Amino acid sequence: MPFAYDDQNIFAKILRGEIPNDTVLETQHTLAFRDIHPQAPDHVLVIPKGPYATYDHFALAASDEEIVDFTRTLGEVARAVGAQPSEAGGGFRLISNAGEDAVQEVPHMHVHLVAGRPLGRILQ
Ligand code: IU
Repeated sequence: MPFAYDDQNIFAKILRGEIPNDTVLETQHTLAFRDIHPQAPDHVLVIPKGPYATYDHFALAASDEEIVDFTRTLGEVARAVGAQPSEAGGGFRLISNAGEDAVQEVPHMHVHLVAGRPLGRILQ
């Protein structure tokens, strides 16, 4: 049983236009906007427009079209903020917190794209 989807969550309200957001990119199935508490110079949340609570729910229930759109938009966001890895440096990190153990605060599936400074190592 997946996390039940609560359409009163803050990202659902953003998707309905009830709360403003700082949009980086928007496509038919995906919205990317800046995190209100950025952990790096570029900290963007990428969310599917569909009602998916967690990453696994999205990956297993979304259509191929939604998944392709989401995945490509993530890559486009990296380029849009100038974080594409190159021989001169740069780069980014993707994080998706899912569920209680990962301390997922907002129950609408999202991937954090964090960039703009050296990010250090998080997994040993
Ligand atoms: P988490 O992966 O669910 O723990 O992260 C939720 C993120 O949503 C967190 O980084 C918050 O700063 C961010 N956020 C936001 O950008 N706008 C909001 O109105 C709220 C949370 I509430």
